[in-house]
Amino acid sequence: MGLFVERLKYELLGFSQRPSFKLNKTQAMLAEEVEENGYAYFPNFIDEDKLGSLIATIKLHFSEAREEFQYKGDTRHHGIERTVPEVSFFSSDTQLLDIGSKVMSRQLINLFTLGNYLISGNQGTSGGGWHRDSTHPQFKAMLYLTDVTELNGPLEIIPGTHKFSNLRRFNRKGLLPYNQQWLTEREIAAIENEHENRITVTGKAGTLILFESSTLHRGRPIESGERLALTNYYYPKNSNHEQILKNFGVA
Ligand SMILES: O=C(O)CCC(=O)C(=O)O
Repeated sequence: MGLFVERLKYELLGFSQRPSFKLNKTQAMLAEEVEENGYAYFPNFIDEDKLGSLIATIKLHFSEAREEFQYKGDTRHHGIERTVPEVSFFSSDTQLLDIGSKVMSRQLINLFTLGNYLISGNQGTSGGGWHRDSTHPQFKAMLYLTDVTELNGPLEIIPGTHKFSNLRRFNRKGLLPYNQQWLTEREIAAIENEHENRITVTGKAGTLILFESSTLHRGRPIESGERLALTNYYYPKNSNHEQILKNFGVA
């Protein structure tokens, strides 16, 4: 019950703080899609020359083991923009920030960017199994730097599972307690049965995905090839940034 009240407070605070952002037509459309479905995507976010150079730089960065990398089936560097300046065009993109702030009804900042490199053959998946990042809404922007098909670890997401109305329904039907973050395949199947099926987000290198990461999601296990991606982690401007950075090991 405690979490229900917390979430209710969060929703109400959003209404009372609703900032006004001037979004262009495309931004407004993407924000609306994220609000409605929990995710949206946009192809060709960067041009091919820039992409080629970025891939080469990030692969080189990941080619040597480093203390700040985490290995969880993929190689992850939270805060990659602090050592790879070429990433900062994405980390500091103001249009993405405005879309996120609109979706979350509060001013956000991008606290850090994750670079992650997933290679087949290690039973790897980006981010572990099915989960929601938080029981509270959170905004992320992910950029595929390599082509992502069904085979090389696409994001999978169940539309609408971020909505408070659906969470209340899942809770009432005993499908998802408010405080549960990680879910088994069987629990996901029950939610899909009651609600709707997962979407697999495939896309060419340069595809941008915006998502509200309290929506149920996972990186599908990679079967072949590789997947290189960047993800911005946005938080409300007034949250405890020091603690969050510490949790992610960002110095
Ligand atoms: O990278 C992905 O496809 C999903 C990532 C994810 O689930 C996470 O990091 O929480």
